[in-house]
Amino acid sequence: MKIMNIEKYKIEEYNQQADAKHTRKLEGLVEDINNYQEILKKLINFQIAIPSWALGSGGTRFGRFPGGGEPRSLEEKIADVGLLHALNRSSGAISLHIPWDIPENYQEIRALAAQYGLAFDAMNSNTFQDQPNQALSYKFGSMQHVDRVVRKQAVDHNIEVIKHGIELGSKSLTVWLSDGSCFPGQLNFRKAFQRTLESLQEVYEALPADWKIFVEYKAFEPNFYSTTVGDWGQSFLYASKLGAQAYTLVDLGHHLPNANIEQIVSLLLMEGKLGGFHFNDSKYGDDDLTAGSIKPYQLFLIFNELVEGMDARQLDHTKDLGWMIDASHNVKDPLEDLLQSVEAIMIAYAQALLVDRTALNAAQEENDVAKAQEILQAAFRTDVRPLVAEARKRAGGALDPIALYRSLNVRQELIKERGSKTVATGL
Ligand code: PSV
Ligand code: MN
Repeated sequence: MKIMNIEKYKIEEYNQQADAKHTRKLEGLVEDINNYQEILKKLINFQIAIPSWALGSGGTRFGRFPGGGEPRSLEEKIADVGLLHALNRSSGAISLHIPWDIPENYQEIRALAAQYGLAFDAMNSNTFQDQPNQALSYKFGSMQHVDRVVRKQAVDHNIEVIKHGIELGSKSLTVWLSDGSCFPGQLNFRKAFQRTLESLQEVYEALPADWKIFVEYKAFEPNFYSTTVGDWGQSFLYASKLGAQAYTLVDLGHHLPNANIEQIVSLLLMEGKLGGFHFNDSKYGDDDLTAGSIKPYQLFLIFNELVEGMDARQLDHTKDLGWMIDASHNVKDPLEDLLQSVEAIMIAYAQALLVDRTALNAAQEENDVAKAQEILQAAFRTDVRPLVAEARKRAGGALDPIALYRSLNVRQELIKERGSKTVATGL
């Protein structure tokens, strides 16, 4: 397989010509930030996993407009994430979805990922679709199903996903269930919950001791009356009943409109049950738009709670939670879009690191509401892009990843390599 690489010297060459302007902006910014070296270190260490299913053009149920050069195999998906990581040095992991990404040879896949400096993030199972040759259908649910044999099929699939993950060096399983009901009366909620819990317990039993299981919730879709893991309360209930290796996973698009996600994050962290994130943005529902493209202030407020809550529990920002993008791209080049999502996440994280926590705490204790708002918005309104760019530069990435991606004609090269009619496996 021919693989496109971005050589180090090309990044250095690009950075050199952009450096004078960058340095001017950085110096202006850090004049007022005493601990900026410390912030830079945190930014350099922060890694956001890329989902294997976001590398091709997403679609809606009305259509799909593939852009060409999409990865046709697991190897090419890894190569794409390798390209992103070479450009931004913040995308050092890939998250696989089974059955779309079953490796033929674990050793070779591990070696290929290592070549790009990539780790394997959470493994994702799929019991929301029927696969060809599957014995029983998930039409009426998987882990909640009234038929024990269907539940067992879903459990066995998850155990198989864990086995693939062990071979690759992953350390977690994310379970998202589309289980639920479309009409009142269709389900006995209590039975559906208990059956799902029992199924999850069987999967939990199969987890290696150093693994985590993430229970992802979603308010609606594809079921439109009830979802059996419908909100953070239900996910928290499953995770609590399952045990210490089980956590809630927050996907930003999985809430009812205007939910206060930052408050959810804060309380889950307080209870030691926040496991990980799927970043994306939305205007209406599970829109899966680029992170930070619609509500950047919300993304900042979420990171504000993350930093505050993780520090309160002395958690390691880089390792103790799973950070992942879960977005899909209908009208953009997926790789450009992922670069934008990573950038938006890094910006929100950097801004959250800027918040004057001592002053905020004092304002809160004094009921000084206006002051508290001033403090948060001072951080949010700081243009931290030079800081994020500097972190990237120090880590060996490009000052402006999208500009370099375009000037190197990466997409055109991928189309040459893979063809213009490719369709990535996945959603
Ligand atoms: C469901 O909407 C979801 O957010 C889950 O994380 C899935 O695994 C992913 O999208 C891809 O289908
Ligand atoms: Mn998700």
